[in-house]
Amino acid sequence: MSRRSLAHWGAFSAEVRDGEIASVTPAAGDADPSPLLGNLPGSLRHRSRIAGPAVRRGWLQDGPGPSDRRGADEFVAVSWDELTELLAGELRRVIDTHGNEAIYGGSYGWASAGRFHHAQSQVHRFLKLLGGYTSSRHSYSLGATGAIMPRVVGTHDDLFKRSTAWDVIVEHTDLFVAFGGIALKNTGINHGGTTAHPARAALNRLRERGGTIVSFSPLRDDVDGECEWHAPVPGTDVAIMLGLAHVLATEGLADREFLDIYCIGYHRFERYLLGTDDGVPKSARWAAAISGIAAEDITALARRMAAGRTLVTISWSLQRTRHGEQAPWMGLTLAAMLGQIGLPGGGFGHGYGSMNEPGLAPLRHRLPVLPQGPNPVSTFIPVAAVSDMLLHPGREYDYNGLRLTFPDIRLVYWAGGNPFHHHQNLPRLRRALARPDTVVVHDPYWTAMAKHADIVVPSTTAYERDDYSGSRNDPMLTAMPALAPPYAQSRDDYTTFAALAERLGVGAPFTEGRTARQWLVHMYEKWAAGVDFAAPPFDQFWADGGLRLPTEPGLTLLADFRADPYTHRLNTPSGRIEIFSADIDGFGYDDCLGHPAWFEPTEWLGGARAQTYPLHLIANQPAGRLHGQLDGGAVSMASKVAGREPIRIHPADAAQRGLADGDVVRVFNDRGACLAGVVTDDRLRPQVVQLSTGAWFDPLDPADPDSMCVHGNPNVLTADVGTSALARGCTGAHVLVQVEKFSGPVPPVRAHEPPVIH
Ligand SMILES: Nc1nc2c(c(=O)[nH]1)N[C@H]1C(S)=C(S)[C@@H](COP(=O)(O)OP(=O)(O)OC[C@H]3O[C@@H](n4cnc5c(=O)[nH]c(N)nc54)[C@H](O)[C@@H]3O)O[C@H]1N2
Ligand SMILES: Nc1nc2c(c(=O)[nH]1)N[C@H]1C(S)=C(S)[C@@H](COP(=O)(O)OP(=O)(O)OC[C@H]3O[C@@H](n4cnc5c(=O)[nH]c(N)nc54)[C@H](O)[C@@H]3O)O[C@H]1N2
Ligand SMILES: [Mo]
Repeated sequence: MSRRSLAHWGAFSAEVRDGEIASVTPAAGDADPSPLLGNLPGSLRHRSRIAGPAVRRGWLQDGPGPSDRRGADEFVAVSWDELTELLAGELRRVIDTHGNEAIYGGSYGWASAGRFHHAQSQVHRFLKLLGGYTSSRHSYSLGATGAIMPRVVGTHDDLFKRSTAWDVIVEHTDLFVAFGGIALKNTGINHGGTTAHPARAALNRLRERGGTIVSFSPLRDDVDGECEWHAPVPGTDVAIMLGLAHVLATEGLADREFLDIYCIGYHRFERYLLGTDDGVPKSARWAAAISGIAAEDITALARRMAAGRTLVTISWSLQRTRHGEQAPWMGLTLAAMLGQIGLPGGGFGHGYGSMNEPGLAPLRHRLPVLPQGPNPVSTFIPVAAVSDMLLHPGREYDYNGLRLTFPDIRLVYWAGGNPFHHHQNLPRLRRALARPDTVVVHDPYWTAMAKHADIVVPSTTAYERDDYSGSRNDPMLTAMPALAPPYAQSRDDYTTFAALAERLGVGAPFTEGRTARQWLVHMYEKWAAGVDFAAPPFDQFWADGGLRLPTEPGLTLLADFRADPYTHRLNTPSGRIEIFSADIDGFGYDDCLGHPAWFEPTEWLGGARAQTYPLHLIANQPAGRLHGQLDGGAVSMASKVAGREPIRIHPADAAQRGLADGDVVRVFNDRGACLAGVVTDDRLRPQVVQLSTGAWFDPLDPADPDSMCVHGNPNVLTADVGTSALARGCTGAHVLVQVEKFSGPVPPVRAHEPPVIH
């Protein structure tokens, strides 16, 4: 039997045998399907699936309380009734004794595609009905952008949703200047699923028309195919952009009229740029000394940028570093100085090559949604402050102009995310997770996060239940009929929450009397009633397998604002682009000023720390999977070297250390260590190594929080510090390390094995 479905990485049809996906064929309309589809066969009955409800032995014996046994303990299998009773009782206890604020329900993560069974929507709806929870704000993807861009350009979402269309770029752009490259390995993905992948073809069409792609990246392969490659010292893009801006300012190439009409504060910024007050002109020569890019190249590029239609795009990775606010803000400022914002094929972009979404036409209407009530608890944290919060209840901190206090968390509730994938400094995270009374995790798989839970709730995968999905820049709403029955005792998160809600006295408001299937129909019908075209009845949509939705093609970002800055004033205090923000300036932060600026990072090759840890590790997104999802799948496993995550290293750096392809190395710094498999590659800047995220954390000694990971998870190395006091965003993209050949017997990888269960 062949059935169609959708993953975050694309639409496909699957052959299913004995409850397992046997093979997958990409959807016909997808010109450039994601290789990640190859991880799906074998994923439903993989040995890493969670077969039934389980409770940590120590928690069962001793009851709730802090425990450093999390991650090292055995589990006891329980029945669904026992699980429901234990979990409902614990939620009641925490709420009655400590209040709802003591529940951390941020539950960050990507879960799976599907509008109804989306794990975060389910857990948030459930916890809200129980009286609320401490929540999280923004994402690991866009932590810095989420705080800075609304302040300086009035939005962050629209930068992606209403980004300049690929077709417009193909037709009009002369120079596509990409800081962080345009990595097609990343454009396979879109939150909620994606049915077409036009980026590769668009870049080819742009080249054919005579457009040029200029890539600034320490890695050559951040652009597939022809481009002008500049390999800067990682973390120095803001210095390069300042150097470019300095050429524009001093050679009369800045568009003064655009800066006057559409921006505020250029003059304040220009004093910094020219070095009027600090005596340091941010010239091309100055930028060259920091970035390793020749001053002549910077100067020549600035002149070319001013001479034609130029689009400046900033990858999301550049803001996932210390001072990450500066790169998108400076990119916007550079584009403003060029005066092409709002012109077809010119101006600013953010994330071409980070996700499939930028460049794709947005839907004219919202998608069907599971309704969410308000959260009665207003306490929140910036999402990447999770360890800080658990380790320092009651501590005050600055965030985006606010003075906040970390709550005292007793119960951590995670459904649809994996902090052992996404969070930094995993040894510190392990200590943080030892603090609460109870950790609850819903997941289909025994991830490291599930292994660190007290109460483990086996979820179904997206392919074991009926659902539908789509995303805001994709023209299809796709039906996702169940491909197979639920594995073992796994249950839909909805069913789990419905049973808990019933036990806790909020069953009726949670389910509203509907089965999952009735919710699908209800959400669809409610949505269909609000659109301005004739959506077919649910049964017909379901039988057709999908519905094409109207989109807005041909957009140019901020074209409205350019055409009429008064009617389409930006949602900033001045209504214009804020090159100087009086609000941010007023916060008085020493790590985020009132205008974009270069800050020397800690984790970079130009600083003192590089004396001890002389290699700059880029912990980027993996080409062979989405984050940690389906790490055991065929494509992900084929990418491993000696059974471990591959680390790419320049041949010169490998030779210095006596390393050859296929060797197992120890990658380490003062925070932790992991093993990885060597791949030498001269398409990296020397002294840069690359180890993608996503290998499941696998501590050699689970009882020791400082134990090395034998599988190659870079987050044992990364620093758990925020971007700045403004955003406190994730800074996991960069870390300094040392690499040495691993001597001694190589330990087996057990990451995909379930824990001991009695
Ligand atoms: N060092 C470093 N760290 C990073 C990054 C980096 O660049 N460098 N990138 C960051 C970024 S951008 C992101 S977005 C994060 C990603 O971090 P996460 O989103 O937390 O990573 P995923 O592996 O996608 O986790 C999703 C989990 O949901 C589970 N799941 C799937 N379907 C269901 C379901 O129906 N129900 C339930 N209950 N669970 C389900 C999956 O099995 C998986 O374990 O990582 C961040 N971490
Ligand atoms: N295959 C795959 N695709 C994905 C994901 C995945 O897990 N797998 N995750 C998705 C998610 S959730 C997100 S948020 C996006 C993230 O999108 P990004 O954050 O843009 O992705 P990264 O791969 O981390 O980084 C892109 C490139 O930036 C370059 N880079 C890193 N540091 C620097 C620097 O200092 N200067 C310059 N010039 N370049 C630098 C790296 O070489 C890297 O390959 O990716 C999405 N796409
Ligand atoms: Mo992300």
